[in-house]
Amino acid sequence: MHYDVFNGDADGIIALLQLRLSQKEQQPSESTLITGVKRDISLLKEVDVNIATSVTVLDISLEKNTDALIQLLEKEVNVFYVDHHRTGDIPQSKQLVSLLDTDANTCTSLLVNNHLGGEFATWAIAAAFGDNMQTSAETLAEQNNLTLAQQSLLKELGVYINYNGYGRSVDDLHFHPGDLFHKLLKYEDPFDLINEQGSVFSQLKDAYLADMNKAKNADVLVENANFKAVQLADEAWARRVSGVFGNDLANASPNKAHAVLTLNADNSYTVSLRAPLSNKQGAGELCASFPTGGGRAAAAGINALPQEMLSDFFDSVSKYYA
Ligand SMILES: [Mn+2]
Repeated sequence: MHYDVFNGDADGIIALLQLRLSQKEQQPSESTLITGVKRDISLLKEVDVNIATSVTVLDISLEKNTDALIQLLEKEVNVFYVDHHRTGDIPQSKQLVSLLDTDANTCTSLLVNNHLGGEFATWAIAAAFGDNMQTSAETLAEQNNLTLAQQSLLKELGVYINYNGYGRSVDDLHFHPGDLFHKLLKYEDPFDLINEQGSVFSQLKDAYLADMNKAKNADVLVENANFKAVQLADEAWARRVSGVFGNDLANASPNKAHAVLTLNADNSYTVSLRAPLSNKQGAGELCASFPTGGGRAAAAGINALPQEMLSDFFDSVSKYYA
């Protein structure tokens, strides 16, 4: 049995999409999908080691999946691992083939695009926009001679798919990421999807615009020269929109770090932190210094920040980027 294990955001879904559309790859005759909301990254442990023969792992931190990976490798399961998050110690095994690059300007779909020699570059561009890697997306778009109008459509697509991945559980999402993957797999060319009336593209677009409109009224908790933090309501729409709203804030003030907080049922906060776009470092370290926190240098999060640590968190972020 082959398993495809992937993050439920644009980068994870589109990384798998490129691999499964490809003529260059040997395709599994059957595959079990394992995915979830964007924050759900401990996915590899859900693979059944007793029936797995091969596993493709995309866009989830190796560091957070090391134990499950070692178990699979010990059972001589072939693992193909592509990712751009923190790796921790990489197990040495001839069963493991990996493309790992933690450069702040690459993402899993761009790594897959390189691996496939640019076979589905337009999809990879959408994914890079979805992961908020504007410059890398634009560079690849120019290499592929896309017009600015085409670029902005791919950006919309990436942003909407990325937006669909945010929620406390898959119940918050418009589409389960596995279902969304299957819907997108029908389109070798993302522009066919974008141009189709009533497609999943236009459904996500309508939903996104409605949620973003509500987010404009968010409460500002802190704002100084280096850092702005806002709080959104504890409702499904806010949980869906928190990450993309953070990207929007970051793009509007590229020299500031931004945090978007939502209150959890247990009174802790879910935190999404973006480093300043002009200084993409430190977010992962800052979040990892609080319980349940982690992520990349440019974008990171804390799943449950206790209320009593809130001012500590604000102080350390403001100080770090001062
Ligand atoms: Mn990613």
